Amino acid sequence: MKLKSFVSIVIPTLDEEGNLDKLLKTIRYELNDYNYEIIIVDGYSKDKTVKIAKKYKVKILYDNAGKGSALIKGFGNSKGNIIVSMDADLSHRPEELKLLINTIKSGYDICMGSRFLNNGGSEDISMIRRIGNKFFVKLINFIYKSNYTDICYGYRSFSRNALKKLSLNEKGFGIETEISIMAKKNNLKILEIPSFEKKRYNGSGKLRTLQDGYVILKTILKNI
Ligand SMILES: Nc1nc2c(ncn2[C@@H]2O[C@H](COP(=O)(O)OP(=O)(O)OP(=O)(O)O)[C@@H](O)[C@H]2O)c(=O)[nH]1
Ligand SMILES: [Mg+2]
Repeated sequence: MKLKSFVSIVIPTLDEEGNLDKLLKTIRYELNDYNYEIIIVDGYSKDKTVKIAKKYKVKILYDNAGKGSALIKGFGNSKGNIIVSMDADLSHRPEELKLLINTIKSGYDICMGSRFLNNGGSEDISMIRRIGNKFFVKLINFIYKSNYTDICYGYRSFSRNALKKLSLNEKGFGIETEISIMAKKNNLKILEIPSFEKKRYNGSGKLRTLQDGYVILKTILKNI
């Protein structure tokens, strides 16, 4: 008999008090018939993020070394056979969770949301980030012989076995890039699906376009 899937949703948070309540409520609604856990990995928020998280039945971990480090910690403490990475600012639509989960159930190792496939899109990405992402996509596809359409986007799902193979190290915003590269290097079965990125619902973003663009470039080059 096939065991029912158990899903771990890993959410890094840093000062997301204006978003977390709505996010957790919507996930609960969307995943009504699923077995799942939510893991919040908080970067020592100064606002009420943790207080809000405590109102829900979620696991709360702490990490002060960046978004990538928080995700790696969350992955390492998850128990699902399917794992999802998701931002806390409602840019990643909980309505898309089931498709991410079901793609892994159907046999893929990794499913990556893409804003640049037909029916995908973004109301959150600036012109400069769009150009940067396009350049990095081309560079990765050239160096690693992949076919990605998006790389700097963190709405993704993984099988547990696939995640183990990635051996991730990037502590900051290079994490998505490292995942894309390591997935290809390990010959994993990857599917990109269209995703629509909403504008951050409340609060302000932590990514600094130039500094983190440089981090992403270094991540691409150091893995050759
Ligand atoms: N634990 C932890 N989480 C972080 C850190 N930096 C960002 N995050 C979280 O990672 C997710 C993505 O960060 P954002 O600041 O939204 O980055 P972004 O989406 O590129 O920026 P915006 O488009 O302006 O929202 C959010 O859930 C953040 O709260 C950090 O240093 N530690
Ligand atoms: Mg964001």
